[in-house]
Amino acid sequence: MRTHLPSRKVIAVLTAALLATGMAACGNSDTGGSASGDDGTITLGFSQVGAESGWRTANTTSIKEAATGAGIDLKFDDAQQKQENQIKAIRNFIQQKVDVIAFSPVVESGWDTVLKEAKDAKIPVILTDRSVDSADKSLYKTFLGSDFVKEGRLAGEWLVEQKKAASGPVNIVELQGTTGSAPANDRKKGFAEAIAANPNLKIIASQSGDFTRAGGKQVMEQFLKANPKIDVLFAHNDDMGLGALEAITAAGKVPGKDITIITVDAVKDGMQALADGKFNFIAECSPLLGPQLMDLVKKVHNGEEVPARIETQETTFTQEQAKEALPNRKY
Ligand code: GYE
Repeated sequence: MRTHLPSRKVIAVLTAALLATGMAACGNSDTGGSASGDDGTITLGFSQVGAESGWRTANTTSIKEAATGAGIDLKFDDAQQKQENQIKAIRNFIQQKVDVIAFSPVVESGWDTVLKEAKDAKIPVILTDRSVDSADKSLYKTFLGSDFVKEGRLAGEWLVEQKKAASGPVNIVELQGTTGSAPANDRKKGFAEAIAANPNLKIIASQSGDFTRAGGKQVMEQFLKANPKIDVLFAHNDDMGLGALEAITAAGKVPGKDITIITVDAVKDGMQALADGKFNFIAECSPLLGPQLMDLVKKVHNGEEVPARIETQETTFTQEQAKEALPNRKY
């Protein structure tokens, strides 16, 4: 026997369905609303390192734009280069029951406890830009970012080639990134490994400038005071190299000539210095991680498998190549 719904019931069901859709639409526009609402919008909690460099600014812009483009509700926190702030932000995200947490860990160590808390709350975590040294790989779904060891190695290999005819010692000073951060540890390692190919190449001083211009300037001033003969500067990012330029010029030396300068990143200001002959070589590190990150956020939210490691594609720049690339450089 066929059953028919009484027409009043049909109307009631339809009305309820329409109301639900309407409410979902309202929820959509409510960006500050409760996380993991049932309207299907994914809420992403993102803890950024800070705003220490041109690279970081470009990275933040890329993430914010990509979230908007992907229709992802982004809760963004700036940790001002402090691990304790990042841990606090992650705990807040857990409390707010966001769907996915992503962060760029300022340093490599000390994350296990908070990552375990996220795991217990069943919130997937994505590492972006920088990684952690946790032995338990199940604490995060994937790591999206550059190969920092390779960047250091490319910088070192270029120098080995430039100085292959050197008959005496070549004195190198190194401006390290934030102490304990993955890019500082890894770029230092890759560079040291590469220059070992030429025993004339010697690092005579190495200190952190915290990835900032002010830090780069200040530490370079100390280097110049303490060391009468500096032939090469390897700075772990453009910003520290740009800060160092001021110190070098103030000391009466010509950057790019008296002192060969190698940096990492290739942000616009760095590329300009390279094109102007003040820098000599840059190993690129791309900050444009936003679109790939949003793809991963959707996938892990849907429970799809993602590769444990996703590496960013990068290149290197000489002065001539910088001149060519500069007009189209977006960041
Ligand atoms: O090279 C530097 C920034 O983690 C790759 O952080 C990033 C580094 C980048 O401050 O400029």
